[in-house]
Amino acid sequence: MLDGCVPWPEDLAERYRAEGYWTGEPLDQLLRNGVERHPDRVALVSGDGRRWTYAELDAWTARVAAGLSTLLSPRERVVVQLPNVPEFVVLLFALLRVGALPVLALPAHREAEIVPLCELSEAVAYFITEDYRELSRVVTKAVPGLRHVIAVEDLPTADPVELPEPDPGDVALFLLSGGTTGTPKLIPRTHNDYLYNARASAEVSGFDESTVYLVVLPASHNFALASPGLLGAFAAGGTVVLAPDPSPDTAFALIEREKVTVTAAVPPVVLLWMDAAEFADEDLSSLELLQVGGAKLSAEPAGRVREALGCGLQQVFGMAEGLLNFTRLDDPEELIVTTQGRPLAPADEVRVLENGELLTRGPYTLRGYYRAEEHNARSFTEDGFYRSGDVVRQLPTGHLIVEGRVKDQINRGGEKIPAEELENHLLAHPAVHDAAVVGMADPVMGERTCAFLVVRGEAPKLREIAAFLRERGVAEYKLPDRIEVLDAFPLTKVGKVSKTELARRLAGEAE
Ligand code: J2J
Repeated sequence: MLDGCVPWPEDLAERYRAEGYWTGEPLDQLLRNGVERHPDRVALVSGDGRRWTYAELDAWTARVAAGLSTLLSPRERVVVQLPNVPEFVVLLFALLRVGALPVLALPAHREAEIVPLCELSEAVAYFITEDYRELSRVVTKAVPGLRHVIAVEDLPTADPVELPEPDPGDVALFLLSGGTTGTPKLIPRTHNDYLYNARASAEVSGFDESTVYLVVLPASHNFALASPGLLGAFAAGGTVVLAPDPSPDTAFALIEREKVTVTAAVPPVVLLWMDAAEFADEDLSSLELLQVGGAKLSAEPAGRVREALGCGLQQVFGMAEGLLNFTRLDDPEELIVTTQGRPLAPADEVRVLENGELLTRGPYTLRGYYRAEEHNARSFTEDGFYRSGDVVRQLPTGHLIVEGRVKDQINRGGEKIPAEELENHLLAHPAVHDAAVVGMADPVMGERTCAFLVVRGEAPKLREIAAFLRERGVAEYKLPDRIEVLDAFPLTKVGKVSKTELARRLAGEAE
């Protein structure tokens, strides 16, 4: 495995191969299979209605791979920050063929996220759309190692060339962790493990050649990418439709136009869709299944999905680090509505500690973050279990109910905010003496962000703090929703800021 990654121990690797989890194929095999089996089936549809068959997608990919192969070498890292455009798909497969390793940033990220990512990964290229030109100028100024900034409006192409096959046991791409610390964490996903991730997810979600999957979440997020997401849809021989945004207007129009059968969304989007569906004119009858995850969907709205949208519900409790839990399509309604599903693979090992914390290891769960030795010592047990930071309850059926978390992170409608990272940004403000970021319950978002501050002199207003953070290049979704100024923070017995007490104050006030 690439230097800076933690491989699976040989005995487990042997088991995963023997039991068929790891097939020894490169990740882009799932596109190649599609080309062999049904070249003329539609593989990809853009929001504006352009479409590519499997053969066309493959040919486009081959030309881009050839073009990129003169600029990039195998194992070099590149940062990819793209909205849901067809070029994302082509670029991803082309990079896999070249062997360059994409680091998948989110479209909402700004310089405060992208610069550290480039530095940590020592990226040599940054792929954007023209809309990101200005951001890319700031990034290139800060990161001297970036050799190329490439806007996908003019991806380099050349006549297809033969390229060496990657080692299937090695890294294929890097996903971003939701994070709990002040610095970003990169998740190496291998060809073997991610191919299993996509294929097995597709199977458990009933994907087949008739599947039309709508990408509503950012395509670079693990849920929309491979759980089963667009890679799972390709693996099953289906069609992928790209939605430029998750609004009901956009999504419903695409569902009607393309006869979408399945999509995946976070709870706030689902709530919005259920409200909008009441008055919508679009025909949503093609929709068979709605997958919901990223944050907990409460049982009450979960119970209304079938009625409101006329489709089945599948709860998905996943993490970019690996472990995926799905309710099964034939589970009793009660389990579908009240649980977040059970592990995907028979080989997923799940341990629930006394306090409810979920630990896991398995054939598609990382053994260590990239170049993060110290952090890895804390995030993994000695025998390689990943400490998810989630607090769960497991039913005798194996289904998990997510009840909370022990990690210092806010889950704002599925978007993850590492508290420490935001606190560090707040501490840079001249009027902020101390900062503690806590989630507050919210009926739509699940949680919103409250920043408790101890100030010097006059207290800054929320608006000023937001402007300050934007100026620093912090992504919009990380900005606090509320500020509370205190004279001093409540402390725990050992003298640390008591976030439990801060959260209790917010909860008390809500009642
Ligand atoms: C409660 N919390 C959940 C759920 C994720 C599929 C689906 C989601 C993600 C994802 C993903 C939850 N109920 N249904 O990668 O492939 C919280 C947990 C978890 C963290 C992971 C996928 N589904 N969560 O959300 O890496 O706290 O992945 O540990 O962004 O989201 O976040 P992320």
